Amino acid sequence: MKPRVFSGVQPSGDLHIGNYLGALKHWVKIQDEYECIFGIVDLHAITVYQDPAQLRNKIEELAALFLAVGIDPQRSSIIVQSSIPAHAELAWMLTCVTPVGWLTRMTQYKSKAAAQETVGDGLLQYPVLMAADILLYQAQVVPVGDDQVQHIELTRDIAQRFNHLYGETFVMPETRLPVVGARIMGLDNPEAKMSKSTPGSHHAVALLDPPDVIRQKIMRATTDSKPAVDFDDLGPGVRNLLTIFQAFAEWSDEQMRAHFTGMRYSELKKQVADMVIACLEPIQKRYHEIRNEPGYVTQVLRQGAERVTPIANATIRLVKERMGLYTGF
Ligand code: ATP
Ligand code: LTN
Repeated sequence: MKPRVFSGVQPSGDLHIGNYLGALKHWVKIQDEYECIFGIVDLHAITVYQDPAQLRNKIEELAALFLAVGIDPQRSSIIVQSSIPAHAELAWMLTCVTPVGWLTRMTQYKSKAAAQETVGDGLLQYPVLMAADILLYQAQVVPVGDDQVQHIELTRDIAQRFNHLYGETFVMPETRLPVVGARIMGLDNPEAKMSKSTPGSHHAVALLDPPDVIRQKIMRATTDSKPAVDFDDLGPGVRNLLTIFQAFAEWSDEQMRAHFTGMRYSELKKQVADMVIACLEPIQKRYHEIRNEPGYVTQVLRQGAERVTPIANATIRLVKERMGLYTGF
């Protein structure tokens, strides 16, 4: 049997090249090696307010984008988290073994809570729900970007504590980071990670941005006062542009140095924009084809749910038995 993978994206905004280079691009590549389950984690998205009509639309958009980048629904299961009640059920059971102190020190909690007027309990519980997503399927590998490492370490801590209290139940998941592209920074501010929920018209390149918008955003990206690329002294903005190019082009470090050393920033930006536009074009084309096929996305999501539900139910049954919850019928 192939080892299992779980990973997810929140339908909380427009998918950007950071999400693609940090996560989705690698999901596509590991589909033969692993039994993959990829989630649209809508229950995570509502930890901050989402407009209901927009959220519904984003879920379908994200499913179509998963397909457009090359997730193959025959080999991998694409699911919507809220369509499988076991995610929320297991999250409650795990909440009961998780000390509050583990949650209040999560960096994502601290930064997201600081941005809210009133902090919903869901924001604090967010990593427990994420642990439930992973442990529900006994996933061995979790391919994510750099920002999720702390959450997966917490998942391991929760699994370990549960196993210690109730006996061996959960598989220990491992984080899998991409070698290049694990942390793409904002184009407007290369000190902060590119994020769906950060406002600003030049912050992120969305996967569905038209070519002229992509070019405009990249040409306006923040760099520094030097004129040309110097690999011995790279500022964060230039480093980020080079990373974006390298991750899309899949070039080696040597190729990057040979090609870009001494190149003026305006030419660097032009070449980055050309590369991003060329790589996104086929994805956008497939996306529009998929959205024009009525019922296709719904069918994929139904098939995904049907395929993974027996795995989820088996874990819930096991956890109930371990904890002494009712399993009489
Ligand atoms: P939000 O701002 O709503 O938290 P996000 O842009 O951080 O959203 P997520 O849905 O949280 O996106 O992340 C989906 C996947 O993309 C995760 O695996 C995450 O690690 C990865 N990812 C997110 N941002 C980046 C980034 N800037 N660089 C590389 N990977 C990223
Ligand atoms: N928290 C993640 C999304 C997410 C996830 C998961 C990733 C929810 N459940 C399980 C990997 C495995 C994020 O914001 N990127």
